[in-house]
Amino acid sequence: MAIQKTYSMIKPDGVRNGHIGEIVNRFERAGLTVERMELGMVTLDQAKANYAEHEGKPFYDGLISYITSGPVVKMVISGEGAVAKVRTLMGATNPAEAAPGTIRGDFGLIMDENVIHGSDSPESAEREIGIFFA
Ligand code: RTP
Ligand code: MG
Repeated sequence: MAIQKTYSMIKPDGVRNGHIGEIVNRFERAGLTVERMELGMVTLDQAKANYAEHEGKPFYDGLISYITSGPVVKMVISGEGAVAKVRTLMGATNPAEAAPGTIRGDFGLIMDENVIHGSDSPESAEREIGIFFA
């Protein structure tokens, strides 16, 4: 498996609830490398670009206002098969269905505030890294 880069972001609830260290620790223990990391707000333009695929869906407006509601941790993560590895560590989108031992399973409560984002493909990763680390 080739070395990949992916974009991951600790969402406002993950930062607010104090899970930054634990999440970074899990990435590193899984053999992944944190290449870039920045705490800050997501602008409205960045939020819309990142979630363009969901425009028009019933949850879209809530998603955009939530992701811009407080500081997040923006990260570029690299390693062998990093895209899939991060998604596996994250767990299912709905925390209620995410397995124990996954980040969403352990720290998430509801679908709208599910702790962490990770790119869903190498193509998304390249696009999202460009949005957040231009
Ligand atoms: P993310 O993009 O944030 O990493 O999450 P994901 O790939 O696991 O899920 P995705 O389908 O891309 O959805 C983006 C975010 O929108 C919210 N969502 N709500 N109510 C719903 O049916 C619904 N579906 C998605 C979630 O907060 C999800 O993380
Ligand atoms: Mg997604």
